[in-house]
Amino acid sequence: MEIKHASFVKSIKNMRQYDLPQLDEVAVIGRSNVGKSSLINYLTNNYKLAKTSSTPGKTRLINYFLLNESFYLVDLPGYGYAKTAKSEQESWQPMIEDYLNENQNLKVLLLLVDIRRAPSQDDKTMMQYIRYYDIPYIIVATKADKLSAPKRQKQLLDIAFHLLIDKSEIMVTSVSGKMGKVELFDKIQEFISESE
Ligand SMILES: Nc1nc2c(ncn2[C@@H]2O[C@H](COP(=O)(O)OP(=O)(O)OP(=O)(O)O)[C@@H](O)[C@H]2O)c(=O)[nH]1
Ligand SMILES: [Mg+2]
Repeated sequence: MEIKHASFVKSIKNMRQYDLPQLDEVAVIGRSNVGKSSLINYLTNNYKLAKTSSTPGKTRLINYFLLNESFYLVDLPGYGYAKTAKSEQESWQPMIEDYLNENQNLKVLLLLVDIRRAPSQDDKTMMQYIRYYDIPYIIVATKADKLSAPKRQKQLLDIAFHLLIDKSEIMVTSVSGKMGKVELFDKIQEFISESE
């Protein structure tokens, strides 16, 4: 898949505010700071498209981006950021659930995990949720540039163990190292019916 066009469409707080033309959706989820917005920029070759930050808790709404005039890439707020005001943190969980429950167009959910860290309880809960609701998913290990190749393999085994998946299911990416884009798009393509 070649991305010829990518643009920001809209930010919404909940699916009641959804009033867009219905198209396939690919959404990105994971803990705060894992690299969701950065991955979207990398995938679209536009480093100004989604706002990123070294401080967790940057993305606070459901952000819709339109790719190739044919499907939406959706940036979701991260979970598990303890320093966020409790009230705000609690408002995020329903936002994610609302998105996942009310969405008829979601073709695949990309669950991002930092390759350096064991999946958190929130990641495991998300994985259980994905299984329970039978949501199509791709597990993406981010920030591969932060580890040597042998350490990567060790971490992938650990991530697979904690999420009860096979290591071969994990896509490895690095935004700084420009790694994994083609493979990830090939995988995404298997889930969406892109009409070019
Ligand atoms: N070295 C390295 N840093 C990365 C990579 N991807 C993201 N980062 C950095 O990780 C930090 C967080 O990135 P974001 O894309 O804002 O993370 P996010 O998951 O969208 O975070 P929230 O919006 O807070 O949920 C930023 O400082 C990025 O530059 C990567 O592949 N390699
Ligand atoms: Mg973000």
